[in-house]
Amino acid sequence: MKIIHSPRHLGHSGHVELMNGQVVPAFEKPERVAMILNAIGERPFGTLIEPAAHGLEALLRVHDAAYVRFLASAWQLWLVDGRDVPALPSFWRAPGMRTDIEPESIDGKLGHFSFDAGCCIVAGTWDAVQAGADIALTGVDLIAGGGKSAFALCRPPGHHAHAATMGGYCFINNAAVAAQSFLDRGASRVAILDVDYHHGNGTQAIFYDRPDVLVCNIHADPLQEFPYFLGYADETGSGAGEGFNANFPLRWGTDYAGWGAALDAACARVADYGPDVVIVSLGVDTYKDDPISQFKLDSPDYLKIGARIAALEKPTLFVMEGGYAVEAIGINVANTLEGYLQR
Ligand code: 7XA
Ligand code: ZN
Repeated sequence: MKIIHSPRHLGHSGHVELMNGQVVPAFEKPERVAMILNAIGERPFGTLIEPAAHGLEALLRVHDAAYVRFLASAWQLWLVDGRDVPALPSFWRAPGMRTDIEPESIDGKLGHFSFDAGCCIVAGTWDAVQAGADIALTGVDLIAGGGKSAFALCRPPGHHAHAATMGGYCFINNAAVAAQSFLDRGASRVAILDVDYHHGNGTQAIFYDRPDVLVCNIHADPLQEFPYFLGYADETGSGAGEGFNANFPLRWGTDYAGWGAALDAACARVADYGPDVVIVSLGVDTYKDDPISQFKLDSPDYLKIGARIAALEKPTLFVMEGGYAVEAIGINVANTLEGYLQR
């Protein structure tokens, strides 16, 4: 399996987030990738490759042009405003306020283009985000060229990003960009299987009214967990997309018995759909010791997850999402890929 990685993710570092009412160093940090590379390096997985540059065209197939312009210019605008600390949104609209105006002020823009304070911007953020999208698109290149599988080691993650909204550590929705790119290269049907602990609200929203991308999410019940306002079981798609979105919310404390049953159900949906390709939004924050999550999966469970996905017998692009137990993230990702490859 080709593993696509770029050191440019290192530019997105030193950022912060709000937790328990305090500004703290972000859990989404560069060490996550280092640990994954270490673990993969210890196993005979194949080749590490750098991504090819793809430009912005494929991003603009999924994201609004004004949003991409904002991401590209936010740090400069923040600096011009005289601040050199990490940029964090802190103003949002209430229902009934204007949504059609992009404010001139950087503080207004940060609120206009975000749904939480989970996307902190530093000097190297946009470069890292672009590299992440290039990584996903290089994965598409490999599979469109006949490869059976690839692992896009994206950082920062992507599945919370909507067409014009950042949130939950996510700026560009790498899995959605990859899905659209597969379609643009001739695929008829793409399935996205999101196994991250958190619901992939951005991915769901982007494809919600479309039948050409099936989105299946297994995640913590939004009654209890971020992103709180999307990810319920009754969200099944709309219009032409009715029946092409499936959510499997699970309660805090779920272990592999419950989680694996949801995976079986999600995989059955994917198999019924008959996609040309499967994109796995691979988060390992389902792990029992993840510092911000409440599921109880253990490291050997990830071997089973990989094997179950392999049983779909479809070309598969793994796209990295969350996972914050830094000491175990590498083992859990490597186990997933090994389970996939060994079946
Ligand atoms: O899959 N998504 C994540 O792992 C990020 C979740 C962010 C939680 C709230 C951060 N303030
Ligand atoms: Zn997550």
